[in-house]
Amino acid sequence: MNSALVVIDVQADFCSGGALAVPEADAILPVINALMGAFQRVFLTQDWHPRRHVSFASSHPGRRPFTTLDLPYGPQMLWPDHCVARTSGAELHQGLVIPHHAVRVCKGTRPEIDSYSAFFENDRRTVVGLDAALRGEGVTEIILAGLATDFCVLHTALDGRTLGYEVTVVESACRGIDRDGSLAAAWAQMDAAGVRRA
Ligand code: VGL
Ligand code: ZN
Repeated sequence: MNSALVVIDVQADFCSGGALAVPEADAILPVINALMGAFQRVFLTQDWHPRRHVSFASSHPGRRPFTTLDLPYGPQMLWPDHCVARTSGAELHQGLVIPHHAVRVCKGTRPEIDSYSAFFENDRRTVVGLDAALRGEGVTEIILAGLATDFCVLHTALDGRTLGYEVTVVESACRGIDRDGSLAAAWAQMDAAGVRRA
């Protein structure tokens, strides 16, 4: 089995003090550093939005964060402004010890489409780039870690299964946003899709 570690969105804005801080996010840093030290192939994704991105509540007058808006591609959760490209909040967390051979993949770069998955954007059609990067190296199995379990880790795991990868999510290396039961729902969806939980 040709496996790769995929570290999802471990960025300043999702960690303590960030614009969209995930509870206990900083606790996964040592776990992820240990994993990165153990894998030959490491990919790190970064949520990388333009200013006024469609997923920001502030882009829609009168809308509040953590409410849902119907967009042409379907319902979209609105978020506080976060991970704006080339700002400090979009940087990978300073506490990560990134191997020199690690490959970075940006997502959510298009103004009008959000992207939770590192495979397809939320319109479910626009390709992000992780699949090509993995296939180029003959990878057939991905091990997932990072933030947030119930959004970007979830959708990357599900798309990974759809594309035919073996997928394992390392629970101790992830944390969730967990709004309205979204964390438990995410694990149920991943179980049903044949995602392994380690
Ligand atoms: C994420 C919400 C908005 C994530 C990204 O990385 O899980 N969540 N943008
Ligand atoms: Zn985002």
